[in-house]
Amino acid sequence: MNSSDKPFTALISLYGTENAGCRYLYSSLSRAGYPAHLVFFKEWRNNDIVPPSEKEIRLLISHLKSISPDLIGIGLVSTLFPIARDLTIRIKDELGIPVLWGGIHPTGFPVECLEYADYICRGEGEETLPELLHCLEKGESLSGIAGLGYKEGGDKKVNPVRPLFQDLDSLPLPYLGDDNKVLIDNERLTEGEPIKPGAEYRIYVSRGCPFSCAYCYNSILRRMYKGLGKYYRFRSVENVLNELEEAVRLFPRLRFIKIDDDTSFCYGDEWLSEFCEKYPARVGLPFGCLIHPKFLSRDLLEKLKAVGLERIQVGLESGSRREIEDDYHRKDTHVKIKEFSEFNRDLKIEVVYDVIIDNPTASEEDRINQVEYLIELERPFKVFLYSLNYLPGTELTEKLLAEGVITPDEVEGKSTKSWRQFRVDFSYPRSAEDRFYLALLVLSSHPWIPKSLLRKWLKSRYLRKHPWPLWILMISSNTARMGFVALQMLLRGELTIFKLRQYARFSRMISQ
Ligand code: B12
Ligand code: SF4
Repeated sequence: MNSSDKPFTALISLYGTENAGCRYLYSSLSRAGYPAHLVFFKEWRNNDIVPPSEKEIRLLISHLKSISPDLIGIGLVSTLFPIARDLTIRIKDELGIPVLWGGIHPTGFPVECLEYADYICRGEGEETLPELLHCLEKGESLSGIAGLGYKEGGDKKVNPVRPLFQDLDSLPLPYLGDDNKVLIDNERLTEGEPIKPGAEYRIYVSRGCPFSCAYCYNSILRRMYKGLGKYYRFRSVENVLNELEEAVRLFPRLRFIKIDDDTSFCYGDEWLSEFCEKYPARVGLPFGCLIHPKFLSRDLLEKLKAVGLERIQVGLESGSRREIEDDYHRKDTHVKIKEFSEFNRDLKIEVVYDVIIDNPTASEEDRINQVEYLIELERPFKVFLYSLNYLPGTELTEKLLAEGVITPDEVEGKSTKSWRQFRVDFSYPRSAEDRFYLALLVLSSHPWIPKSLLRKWLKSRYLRKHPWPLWILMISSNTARMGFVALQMLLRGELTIFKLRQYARFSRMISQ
């Protein structure tokens, strides 16, 4: 498959067909003259991550054999560490090809990862990877490659971190073509771009985040990149529109753009005006984005709505001020969300509030405040509930470990809780009290339930011990809402097999 005499890289994206990182890396390898191939190894399914079957591993190994790469790159998040480890052992045993790991886990834990991988890349890989190939090709020393970790003799060496790219426009656009791509999933290998049948395209305008919440990967990266360039960076409008035009051209079913930045539209007034002027004519599809509460201004949202903004996702995280400030390090968000919920009565932008549950330090008061805050908000809205997973290296995980609230075995990478419980689903085992609060959180978003009734239920001692009536109400109202959401998506052409595979399983019904 590799006709050039340059070193050939196979990049494996684990459980993530939407992975932008590997598409960026493919393009930067092409620009540097190095051939590459992308293998999407299994699709991500919410709360249903299961290790690959033996048949899938065999398919992968024989595919790799057939293309015969010189280097295999694997991108992984912490939670997928056990799968990456076992796969790497198999690949090295059976093929003897060197393996490079990249992504957030090797970025945070380079030495531990070098136990299994031959090389690791810390942080952004667009220059590190071609530089590694160049040095391997020429037999030059690896000691000068910023961001690389490698083994020498019996030692593990980790070079200094590469400064952050300050000009994101200088990076090539992610590769969206069909060639040199396969998906292995459901014990089958399919050629071509796996996201092409989807109706949604995710784009990243920025890298980094202006904030540093304690439970998030940004709390790791901010520390690591101190002094290595501006942490929060964004692309020009032109550069973003070029990528979107390419996606529209290549993906015939595309109906919706998801601007998937950690937090969007804090790029300044000039950027916003240019975007609003050019987007409708150049792309024109409805879009959604994530917006940090601090940026929820009426003026911004009005302008965006006029050019196609349909949905926003807002990190509420907790209705308890104590949890928000002490545990999660997010300040002054409650007032902004309350204000937004009021002016959104006129704007009518579809809104989802992200809420975290299962915080082990949440008191009864925190949990009551959580529900009370949601009851106060103007409806309609949706809530996406997330179960707190302890991601290694974040400020929150470090603190909970130091205080003995959690054990190292509960941290993702050792624990695999997030394989089964990421977006909260109702099949996960919970105590009666947990079910009581969970049901009320979900019910608070249903406009047909009077707020006075919700407040009464919140005070009921009986329901707290016997939450089954609330539970039944929640399941039935959630089922109705999910049916309605599915119908809306169907009518808008957004309900594809791709989405159904990721989210739709009745036994794993998720919060809406
Ligand atoms: C989009 C997204 C998803 C999508 C698609 C994920 C995918 N991998 O395809 C979906 C919804 C499926 C998803 C699922 C999950 N996600 Co997610 N997701 C993201 C998000 C928002 C964007 C990722 C992205 O494309 N970034 C843009 C690209 C350009 O950056 P990048 O991926 O970091 O890649 C660069 C470098 O890391 C490096 N690199 C990456 N891979 C490789 C490989 C090699 C060989 C090399 C050399 C370099 C390299 O070079 C790239 C270019 O510079 C991130 C947050 C974020 N902003 O990064 C969270 C994030 C990655 N997700 C996270 C989590 C926890 C998950 C889930 C585990 C949740 C769950 N339990 O189900 C799953 C895991 C699935 C998976 N395979 O990753 C966490 C990971 C934290 C951690 N420490 O592990 C993040 C960081 C969010 C957070 N706030 O903490 N996710
Ligand atoms: S605002 Fe979101 S992405 Fe940014 S640090 Fe906080 S949780 Fe992470």
